[in-house]
Parts: sequence; C-alpha cells; structure tokens
Amino acid sequence: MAKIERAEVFIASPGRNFVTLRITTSDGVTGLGDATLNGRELAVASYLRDHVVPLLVGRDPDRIEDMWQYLYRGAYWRRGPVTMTAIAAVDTALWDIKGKIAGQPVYQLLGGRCRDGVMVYGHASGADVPALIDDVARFRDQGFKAIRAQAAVPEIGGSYGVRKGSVYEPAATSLPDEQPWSTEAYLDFAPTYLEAVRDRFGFDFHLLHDIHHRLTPIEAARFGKSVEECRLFWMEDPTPAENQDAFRLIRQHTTTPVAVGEALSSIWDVQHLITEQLIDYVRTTVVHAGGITHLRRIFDLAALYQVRTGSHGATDLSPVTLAAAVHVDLSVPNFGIQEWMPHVRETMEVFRSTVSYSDGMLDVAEVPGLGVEYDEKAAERFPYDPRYLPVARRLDGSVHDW
Ligand code: GCO
Ligand code: MG
Repeated sequence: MAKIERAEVFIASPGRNFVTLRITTSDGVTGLGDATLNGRELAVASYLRDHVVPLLVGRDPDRIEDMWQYLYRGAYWRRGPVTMTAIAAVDTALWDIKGKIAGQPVYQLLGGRCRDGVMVYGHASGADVPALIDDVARFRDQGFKAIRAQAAVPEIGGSYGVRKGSVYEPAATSLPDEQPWSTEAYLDFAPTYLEAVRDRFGFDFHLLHDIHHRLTPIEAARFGKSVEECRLFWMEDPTPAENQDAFRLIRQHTTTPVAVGEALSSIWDVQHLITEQLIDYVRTTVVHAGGITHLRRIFDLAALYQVRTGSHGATDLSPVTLAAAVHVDLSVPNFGIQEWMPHVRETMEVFRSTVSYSDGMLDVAEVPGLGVEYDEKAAERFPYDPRYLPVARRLDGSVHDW
C-alpha cells in the first residue's frame, strides 16, 4: 500500500500571493491543493506546516473521507476560514492523487459529466458608465454568456469591483488601502448603470452584480426591488451573512435572486440560508470550504432546496482551485454558474493548467487528476509579497463592511 511520503507548502507571488500544498506518495504520485486565504496567507501556511503536515506522513492517501474527518474532528477547534482552507488543501491534493492513480480526470470519480461545459461569468467594470458599457461590449465579443457589471460611484471616487489596468486585484497594497463609502450615493447610482447596460445590449445574456456586503437588509431589499426590470441573474452578498434571518426580509420585498457564500467555509455556515430558502445560489468554493469532499456535501444539500451553485472564482483562488471547481461543476446536477477571472501570465507560468475557455464556457482536458502541475523552479522567481485587502470607511470616518 502506498503511503504519504511528503507534504510541502509553497508560498509564492507570481502576479499575486498563492499558498500551495503538494503531497507526494511513496509511489511517487503527486497531488496539489490550493491553500490561499487572501491577506492571511501565512496563517494557513503555518497551520499546514506546523500542525497538519506532521499528521500526514505515513497515512493512506486513498482514504480521503477519513482524512477529512480526522483533520476536522481531530482538531477539536472547528470551522473558520483558516482551518477549512488548510483541510481543503489536503483534500484537493488527495483527489488529484486518486485521479492520477485511477488514470481518470477527477470529475469521472465524482460521477462523470452532467454537462458539456461550465458557464462562467466575466467581470466588466468601468471608471464611469461609458467605460463600463465598452467593457461589457468587450466581454460580449469574447463570447461570455454572463457578465458581472460594476462601475465607480462618482461621489466617492471609486467603489468596490472596478479594475485598474487589465486585472482586478483588490489586495494591492502592503498595508490596507482605506477607501471611502457612501451607501446613499451607491443606491442612487448603481441601478442607473445596470439599466444603461440593459438599454444598450438587451437581455440575451445574464447580468450579475456584486454588492459586497455593503447594505443593510432593508437597503438591500430596496436595491433588489429597484433593479427588477434589469432581470439580474443575481445580486451577490447584498448584506453581511452573519445574521442570516436578515435575508428573509430581503426575500419579502424582491424577486431579484440572491447569491451568498464566498466568505463562508462550511456546510453549517450555509445550512440555514439553504434550508430556509433564503438564497438562490451558494458561492462556497473548493479552497475556502473544506475541499472537494465538503463542497460536494454543501452542493448536495443545496440541491434538495433548489439552490444552485455559483462558486467564487476571483484571481486570489489559484489555478488549482479553478481546475478543482470545474471538475465539481461538471459533475453536480444543480450547477448554476462559475465565476472566472483569468490569471495573469506569471501565475500561469507557475501553475500549468489544462483548464480552457471557449465561447463562454470552461472545460478541463481528459487527463488524470485535476490537470494542473506546479513549477517549483518558476515559482522561485516570485517571492512572497505581503498584501492586504482594503478597508472601507463611511464619509464620517467610521469603518464599513468592505
Ligand atoms: C468576487 C469577490 C472578490 C473578493 C476577493 C476577496 O465576487 O469575486 O467578491 O473579488 O473580494 O476574492 O479576496
Ligand atoms: Mg463577491
């Protein structure tokens, strides 16, 4: 029987920071797991190096579910993004190994394809409305069937989700950038640009919008109601999800669908949202929600309540997560959509991935495992570079949800 011989944690910054776990078996088979938690990378790296790697060596790489239970229950301290990201990295690497040993792509081990490809949404943004319209046109030209739209709010000189240059990268400074926020200005402005996008391009593509936890429940209800004619695919994170009954209030006022979950890390964090049918799309992802094993469990629960999937896929999720997400997306019956922001060239030099885009859809190559390799030598050229996500402050100087 093969055993886990080695587990190594790599921290590198090819375009942005990534933490990667590589597990090697006594037969020389390797598996990769993403362990990146944006702005808190070293906490997960230490959790893995100092507390998990010593437990892995000598164990059976075949027993994925048992390993999950062992790392989750065995830690006593439960849930939370750091723990769940570390467990996810091990779980993902073991699925990669199982696929390579079986000679099958991971989606085959998950039950095979439910669909021919994975619909993705791209991120259009603009410093003003004409720039946003141009950007939406660009995504449409590239064949995207679904587009998220965000524009800078003039009164506050910018807002969440707007790209500077060719890549949207919020974790861009060595200490948190402090950005102004005005709910009043946002609520007046955002519906007007979503309407402008629909006026210009019509309804033959899905339109999405991310509120990024900025509104109170009643403000979110008002927003959802005010954009009903735009027929959004979803409004994302309309209000922070700590108080989940808040979503009931939003539901009572609007038929705009709701997506939540990119910052949540376990089935217990989304249980109430799903079983009470307070959301339409669950955005948990492989890396932050305990890996492929646990994400499947969340998605199966969601399927019982007609909640569909919409996994987080910003660039702070490494190409290993993106590949794993596509394998899961291909195999679950209740798939909704997958977020996708292409990684920069430097990232792709380090992570050699077989994920491919064509006509609004992603797919993976028919290769064993996840179809991603890590180039350790190339990674050495990109040392860790500490970065923080921004902090939002209201115009009176008090801290707001970013
Ligand atoms: C999204 C997200 C991201 C997050 C980022 C945090 O919908 O893609 O909200 O842009 O802010 O992933 O690390
Ligand atoms: Mg989001």
